[in-house]
Amino acid sequence: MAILLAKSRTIIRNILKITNVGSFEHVMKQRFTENNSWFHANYIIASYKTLAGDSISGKPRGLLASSAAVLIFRRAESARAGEMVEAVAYIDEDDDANQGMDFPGGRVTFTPQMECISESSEKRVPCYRVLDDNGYTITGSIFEQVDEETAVKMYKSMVTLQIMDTIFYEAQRQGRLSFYMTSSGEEAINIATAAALTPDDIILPQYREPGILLWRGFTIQQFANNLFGTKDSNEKGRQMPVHYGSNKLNYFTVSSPIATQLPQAAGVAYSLKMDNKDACVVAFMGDGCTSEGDFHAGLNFAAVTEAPVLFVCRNNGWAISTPTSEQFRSDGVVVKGQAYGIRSMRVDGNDTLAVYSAIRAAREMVIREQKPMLVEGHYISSRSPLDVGRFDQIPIVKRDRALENSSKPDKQIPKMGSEKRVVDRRGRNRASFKYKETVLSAIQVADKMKKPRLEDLFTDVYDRVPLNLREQEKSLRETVKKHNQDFPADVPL
Ligand SMILES: Cc1ncc(C[n+]2csc(CCOP(=O)(O)OP(=O)(O)O)c2C)c(N)n1
Repeated sequence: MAILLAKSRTIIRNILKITNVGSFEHVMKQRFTENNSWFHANYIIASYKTLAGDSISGKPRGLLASSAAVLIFRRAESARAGEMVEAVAYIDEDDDANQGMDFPGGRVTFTPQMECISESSEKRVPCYRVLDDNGYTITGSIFEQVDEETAVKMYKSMVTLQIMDTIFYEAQRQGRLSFYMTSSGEEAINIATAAALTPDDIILPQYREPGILLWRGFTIQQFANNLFGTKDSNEKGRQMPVHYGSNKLNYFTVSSPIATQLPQAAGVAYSLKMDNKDACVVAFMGDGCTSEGDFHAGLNFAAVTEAPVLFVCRNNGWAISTPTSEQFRSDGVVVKGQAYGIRSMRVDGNDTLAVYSAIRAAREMVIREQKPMLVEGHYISSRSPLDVGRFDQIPIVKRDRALENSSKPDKQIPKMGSEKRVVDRRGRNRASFKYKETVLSAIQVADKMKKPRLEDLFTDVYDRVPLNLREQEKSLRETVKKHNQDFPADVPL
């Protein structure tokens, strides 16, 4: 409290250096005299003086000390608003200047009707899609063409992601890994988003976005190293499995507390803005994230600072096992963006081309206009038992065809055909067998690899390890030696 008070005094002192109470008083009096409201003018001037403190003695009272002044100020303002509402009943309808009030964010008109806005608009926000349920381009749809090389890479990455997920998930069920999170059903939103970005765009993930890392060149061995907490993992065993991070690939490390990445994303994006970078931040979240306080802080922070951040919400209708009906009653997440003054769009998250096109357009707007944007992707997930069958049949077919169509809008010779024959997601043929082998051998290598050294627990935070941490390291080392039966044998001391 004392520190806060001291800080607020410093702020006030700085404000006083650049403001002039005398001239403020003059302007206020003039303004309020024009409005025949001397009473309020005096209140507001008194409040300001209390806020600013005694400018002559140079002893500002500080913000905390002047909360009473703030209340007086607000009361005066609200009383004045009351007068204006009353006055509106008598104004001349043609006199535009009197028909509204300047609210922060724009002029608001008055109405003699007592109206409330409804809890939802009659028409729900439509979902942008390019491909129909059979994977064919919908006539008249607007989308970005994907060149063949990118299309092949997208297809391979989605297949690899799914094979990797299946095997790592099995390893977790067998007890070889302590934790794993799959991205089943979210391959398109992972890979199509990654393809639409540039490597300079900074990713703040939730935890189901390993596809971005895969796209940017993270190897299967690197994934396995993280999962097994080996000495070669970027995280040096200091994170839970799946909490990947890569400085080199502009991918922030996953945090277990969900939604914390969102206010951080606004801050990172603001730094890009200050540096005039031709890049943006892309922050991912599930629908469950939007029920957290940090979601609101993040979006609001990004909106008011006009930070170039693209929020991507993966809405599968479930926060792990809690349905969205138990989380919120709004029209999904897209309208929440609008509530914060953020341009927002809804897209079919299983439609690779729609996601790719939406993210490309959104990224461009975010960077060009230096403002945040929200994209809500709806997708079918395999995590609800009812969705498993549909997941197996619809989205994959759709994805395969999406890529065929992207290279061939006239639908005649599927250019992806040959690629499709060599990579089959079910792992039946030679190429996917190769992916399977790669994942299995990465597991074997990681399983045998040494664990990080004990001292790694204490590095990478400070430039030089401070004395208290060195003491803790010494004490830990002694404890491990004394009770070595209680500690893992494979951690080099
Ligand atoms: C701050 C915080 N609150 C609660 C949790 C527990 N938790 C882990 S995952 C999760 C649900 C997340 O749902 P969603 O964002 O929709 O992600 P998905 O369903 O894709 O996993 C919750 C509540 C947490 N990790 N952090």
